[in-house]
Amino acid sequence: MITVYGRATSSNVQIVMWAIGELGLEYERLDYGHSYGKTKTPEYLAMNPNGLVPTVRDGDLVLWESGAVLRYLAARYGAEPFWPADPARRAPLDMWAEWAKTTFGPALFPIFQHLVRLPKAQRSEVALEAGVAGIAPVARILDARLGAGPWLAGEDFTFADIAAGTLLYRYYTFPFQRAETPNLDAYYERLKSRPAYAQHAMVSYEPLRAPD
Ligand SMILES: N[C@@H](CCC(=O)N[C@@H](CS)C(=O)NCC(=O)O)C(=O)O
Repeated sequence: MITVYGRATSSNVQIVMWAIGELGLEYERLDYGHSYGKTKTPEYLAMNPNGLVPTVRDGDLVLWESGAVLRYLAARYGAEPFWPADPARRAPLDMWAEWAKTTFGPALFPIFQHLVRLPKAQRSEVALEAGVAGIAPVARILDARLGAGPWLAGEDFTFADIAAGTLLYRYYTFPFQRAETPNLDAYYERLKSRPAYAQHAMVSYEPLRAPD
């Protein structure tokens, strides 16, 4: 039984939960973080010195960093083709997984901040517009990679789709003018039809909205 410490509204928790769902693993998820608190206690900090979510326990093993947890779950419980054994096939997918974390996520962040997270008084149209302009070329890169799809690896759904797909729920539901990306649009439609995606990644972010 895997224990996930982290609220369902966290996109990083969602990466872990979606992977657990795809792999059909037994789990319990405990609400930690944001309005639930409990992440700055000595007990929690002993597991995760960052005081952030998610933290994951699998037997005696305690892990944090959602990308590392995704890879651990895939390597330990996944099989071909979800987690390719051949480094030469896995690395190009890992490249996209890393890109999603380090390029797509940060590009979406200012839009999240200025549409949802910040109180109205601190929101800025200028910052929002800069965020919208900034994510367009990034979305086009993913669109080009996806080509006709269906998945990042081509025919097979892999761990990389979890890294790249989790934030697309937010990307497609935030009200802003998105770039034209027909391949990415079709990819998101395919993701939505996966039960584990619908359950764990399509989670309302309204509880995170700052009070006005
Ligand atoms: N790089 C870390 C980032 C973890 C992180 O920033 N978590 C956020 C939620 S997405 C958090 O804990 N925020 C504070 C909170 O929820 O109390 C990961 O991928 O796991």
